[in-house]
Amino acid sequence: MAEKALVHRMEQAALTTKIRLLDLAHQTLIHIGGDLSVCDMMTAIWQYAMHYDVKDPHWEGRDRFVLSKGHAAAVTSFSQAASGCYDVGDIYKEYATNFGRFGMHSCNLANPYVDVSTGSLGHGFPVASGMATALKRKGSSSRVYTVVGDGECGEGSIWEAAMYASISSAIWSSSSTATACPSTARPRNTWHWNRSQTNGARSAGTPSPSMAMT
Ligand SMILES: Cc1ncc(C[n+]2csc(CCOP(=O)(O)OP(=O)(O)O)c2C)c(N)n1
Ligand SMILES: [Mg+2]
Repeated sequence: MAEKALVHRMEQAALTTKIRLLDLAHQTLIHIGGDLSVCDMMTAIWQYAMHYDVKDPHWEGRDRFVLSKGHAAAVTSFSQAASGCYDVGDIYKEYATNFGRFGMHSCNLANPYVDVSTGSLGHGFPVASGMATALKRKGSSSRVYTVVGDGECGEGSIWEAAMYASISSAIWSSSSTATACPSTARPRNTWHWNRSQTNGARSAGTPSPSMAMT
């Protein structure tokens, strides 16, 4: 019962974020497709799975997040705002403006809850793998969450990072659409990822094609 209530809460939160994204798309140019496709999983990640302190964004014990498909910055900002990191109204005011904190791509200089600036496809996941390795070597139990696009999986650096992460680090990765699955399922299993698949577009409770390595 408690789980049902949790899923309902996540679904409502994801719906709110989707409406905010559409409002923003009405106001200005955003990557609406890439934002909406990960809205449910981002809600699950930011409002359920990740450990972090809104008041202390650089807390050493936090989990890390790397938006590998960095063009989904709007959904990231709204997901962070839903947890209290920002005022939602500020996103509408500052999104894609000169000196605004909320760019069309995630920027860690302007946004303390963004660990890595991303936007060029294929870079975020390798960086996340390195961060996970460093954390593991330090004895930290923090996790590194990364969201990778299905198209982005065509980048060789994503494949190399997936192979690397499977032997050396603790990391969770989610791909944005189911189309990534058929072509990549076998190698990921070969690389000893713990892999699960859910329809994240229908339920906010769990991310869509996802892999966890512990
Ligand atoms: C190296 C690189 N090449 C091209 C682009 C331009 N670009 C931005 S989004 C995008 C499509 C990404 O598709 P996918 O990874 O499936 O993400 P989706 O938006 O579908 O969720 C492309 C080609 C880029 N950001 N980086
Ligand atoms: Mg895609």
